[in-house]
Amino acid sequence: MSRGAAGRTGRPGAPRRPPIGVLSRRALLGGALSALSLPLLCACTADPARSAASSSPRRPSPALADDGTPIVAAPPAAPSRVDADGVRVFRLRAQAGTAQFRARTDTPTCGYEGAYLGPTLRARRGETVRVEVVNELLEETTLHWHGMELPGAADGGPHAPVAPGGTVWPSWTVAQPAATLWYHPHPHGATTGQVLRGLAGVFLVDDDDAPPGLPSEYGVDDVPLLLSDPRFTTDGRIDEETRTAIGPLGDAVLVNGVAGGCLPVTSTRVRLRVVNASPARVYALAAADGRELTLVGTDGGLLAAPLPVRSVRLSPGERAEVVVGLDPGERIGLVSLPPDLGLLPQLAETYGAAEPLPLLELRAAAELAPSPELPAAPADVPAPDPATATGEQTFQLSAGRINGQVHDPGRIDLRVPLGATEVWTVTSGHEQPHSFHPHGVRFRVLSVGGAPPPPELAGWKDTVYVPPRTPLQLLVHFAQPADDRTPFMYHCHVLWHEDQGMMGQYVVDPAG
Ligand SMILES: [Cu+2]
Repeated sequence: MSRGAAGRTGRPGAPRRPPIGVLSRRALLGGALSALSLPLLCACTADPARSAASSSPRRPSPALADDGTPIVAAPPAAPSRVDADGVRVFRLRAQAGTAQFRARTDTPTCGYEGAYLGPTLRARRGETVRVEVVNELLEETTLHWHGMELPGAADGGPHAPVAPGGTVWPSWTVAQPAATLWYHPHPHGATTGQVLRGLAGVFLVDDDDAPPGLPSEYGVDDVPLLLSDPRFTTDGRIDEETRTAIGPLGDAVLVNGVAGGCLPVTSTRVRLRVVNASPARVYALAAADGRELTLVGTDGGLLAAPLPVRSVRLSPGERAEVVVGLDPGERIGLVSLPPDLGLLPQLAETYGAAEPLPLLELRAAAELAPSPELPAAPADVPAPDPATATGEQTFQLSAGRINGQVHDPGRIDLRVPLGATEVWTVTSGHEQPHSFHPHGVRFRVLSVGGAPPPPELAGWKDTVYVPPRTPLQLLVHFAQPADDRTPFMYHCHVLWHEDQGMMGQYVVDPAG
């Protein structure tokens, strides 16, 4: 019972300058076209000289270990205040800055509250948060809360642009269990470049119901790791022009902005919250020596039970929480193995899936503090019940389109009643990697190619790799509203595909 495309939806009554900001379809398309056709002009906000900000931050060089290896640090924790009304308030300024990824070579970058990447926001389930989002760039941006269940008006998708010099204050109540979420810009047609230049950060949701036992001292035994893979031009700029059919693939992987780094470990277990913030690359996170890692969480929350794994595949936008056990003095390399993309083998090199890539080295101190035993049941994850579904939708990904259509900001593709549960079937019709992400929801994977999902896909998800010609069935519950002015997106999270229009939008209607 497909509701199908609901036809074009105009916004004649929309206020000219609403609080969040809504662009007309013409403006959105104009922005997209200019971003696509004039990348050098539009990408220039990474040039500090052209930043709208009064200051252009410079990233401090990473500290060095005794042997000169750069040390990977956790992103700084974002400061916040709690107002009299109990709302936790953060500020994120999108800024242009400079970083050195190679000795004596300045690279123009972007970041939040700094030159590159952003601080880690943190809030508890049940808390209301408000984020002052300031655009100090010279180009339009948005700020999307990836994986957050929140109303469409706060979601920060392409209908919520922040003009250069502008500020918005998205606010919502955190209404989901503990999870590793992230934030990044989502301007239509220009997401790849902004993320590649460094606009990304982590948002951790805490939950009083989470059992003890997981390493949880931020930056010590609980460390977010953002994976990105920019390619650099000979003069040190981030290369946004060289791309494959899935977009830019870098030649080295940065972990929290550091290539070839090490992470000092001072306890017998360390929890790594790994975020694939790369535009196109799919990783298969593993220990270089083949030892098992323990997967304890995926995109939308903790697992029902710790899961020993040899590797964890992460397509763009996906996250994994893994716990690694170490002995005193031990060094463990973390790598990305060639991921199983389900593609024709001859395409592996094209999509960066042919060679292992070093990520970082875990270096245990000579004496380690004992970590508690992992909880046997990190979270209560009930079995998904497809009988609860009252509707179904199908999504065919191919040739830069979803269901044969390129994204149209003026077209609402789906309408779903608030509170509904549906089975969404997503299929890729061709030999390219795709990663499917619907906004505003978490989902469960019901089946992969007709079979039950592997255990690493059996928890809560908000983004999932879509292998070719292999239908994925997802059980999606719609707990948050989104209207025609700020609908939710669903799209391929291979960012070049998204920018090219492999994206649709849907309304979640409180009126049913
Ligand atoms: Cu795609």
